[in-house]
Amino acid sequence: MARLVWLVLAVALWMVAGADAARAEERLALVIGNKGYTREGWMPVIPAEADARDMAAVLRGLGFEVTELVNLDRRRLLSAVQTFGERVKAMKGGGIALVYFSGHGVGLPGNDNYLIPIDVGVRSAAEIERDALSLGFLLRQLGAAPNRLNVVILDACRDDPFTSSGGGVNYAKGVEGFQPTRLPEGTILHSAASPGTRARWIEGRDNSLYTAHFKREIAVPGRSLQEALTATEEAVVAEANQREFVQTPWFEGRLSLASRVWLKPGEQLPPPKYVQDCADCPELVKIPAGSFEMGSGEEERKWYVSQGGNEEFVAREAPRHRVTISREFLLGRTEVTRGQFAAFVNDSGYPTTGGCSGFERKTDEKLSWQDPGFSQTDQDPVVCVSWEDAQAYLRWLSGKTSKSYRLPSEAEWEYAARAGTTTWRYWGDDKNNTAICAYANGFDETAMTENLPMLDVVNCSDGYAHTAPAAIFKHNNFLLHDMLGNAWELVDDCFHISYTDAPSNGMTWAAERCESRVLRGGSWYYPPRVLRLAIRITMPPGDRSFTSGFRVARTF
Ligand SMILES: [Ca+2]
Ligand SMILES: [Ca+2]
Repeated sequence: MARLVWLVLAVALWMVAGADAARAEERLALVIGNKGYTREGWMPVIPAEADARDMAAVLRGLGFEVTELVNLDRRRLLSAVQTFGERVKAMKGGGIALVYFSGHGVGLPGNDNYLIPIDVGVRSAAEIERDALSLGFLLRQLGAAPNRLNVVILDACRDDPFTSSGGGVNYAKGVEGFQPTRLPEGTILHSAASPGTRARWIEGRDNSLYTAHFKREIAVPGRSLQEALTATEEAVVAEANQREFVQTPWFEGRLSLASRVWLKPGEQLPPPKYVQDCADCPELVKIPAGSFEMGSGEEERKWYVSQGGNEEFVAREAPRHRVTISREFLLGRTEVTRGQFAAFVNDSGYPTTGGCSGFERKTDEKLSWQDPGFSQTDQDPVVCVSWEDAQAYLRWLSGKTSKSYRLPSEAEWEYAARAGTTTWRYWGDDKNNTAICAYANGFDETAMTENLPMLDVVNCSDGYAHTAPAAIFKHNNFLLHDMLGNAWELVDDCFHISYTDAPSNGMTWAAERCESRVLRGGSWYYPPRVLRLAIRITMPPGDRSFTSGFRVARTF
């Protein structure tokens, strides 16, 4: 059943692969093949050296800088993993770190998996635990990877030789009671065999059964890693069936992490899968019609107050009420970027003088979207733009494309941000703020290192002290990025102090004379309690802030 679910998800995820691959990524690999075991009880792993050699060659072809090592004893194995871990932790921004091991492995029930150095004996489980390389140690050396991907490939058995019938390493099959691996954030694991079972080599072959297929599948051009892993699993299972034994590769971690494309450097990217009306136009995602509960519940608002928030302020998220969005619409997959806004200003000559509010929290004439007080790339969200500036941009964009661009209504924004979830964030409630750094650019440890004026800090590092380029962080179920964090997003509605009498049809809630507009989603310069789907702040329509931008909507 697990495999069926995986295949269904594979179809759902293929479409996101293209965009994430656009960034050049640093790629490091540690490839180990242990063949020549020296202590009694271990057979040589005949294909291990060839496995390592072939995997190293394929990975180099995919742009990896590879450290290739064979026949490592305990001291060299631990030290290789430690040294590699230091390099991985020093990787900047995105990237992929991959560890491949071909050799003997042991899974001890209720304990851990172990990769066996060539000089370790096999008399007891205690000896393995003391002298072999535990998977836990390996994962700790790689560290959590919220903004990159750690991949561990184990072409090794995961059985327990000590409970097998004959003792030694004549392998038990189907041993029960293995605990799942606890993977750090951003890490995936693929094993040649499921816990408690053997990985095979077919006599006369250069490579193990798993590596023979894996090395071929990851070299297929234009594939995501996730597609390659699925294809490997299929091929291994099929060949094992044909040869009348069972070997089922085993995946652990979050499948979506493996959906990044595994392209050769310089290879043509697949065409984009988003609606885009012109080269400088924002990429759009189709948002289906549907209903949802808008606003926050009492427990969430109490939590907000317990985190230092103001009770009267958070009351504006109530009452929670049902809203139906009756027609599908298009929404920008990211905030409008600085480069996209520049195309508008250059083309139209639209004046953006008048200053912007920065750290001093009052209008500073020196600040503007071109200089918000920190450096930005063209891919960062444009900030220091008012509601009126956004309207001017949307008029220009509609004229240029003959399409009907607008800001989303507040209800459309929250509906799209929730993307079918009912939790406080689109990745869960996350009351301890442990996953924020993978999903949203907020006020984090990176911001602390820049000596920015203090806020309550997210206890992790998202890698960005100010704004981050669009779509660096993980998307929600509708493929939208940065709905929480990065820049606050202006919506079309006039601000109302509560949801009492709010429309239930998803339309803009207007007012005859509007003195204040609504912003949603929190931003890079706000504490974790603010990075929630229900949060609402306001700003007069002519004001600008270095934390706020916008995202476009388009009627079909
Ligand atoms: Ca940040
Ligand atoms: Ca945002």
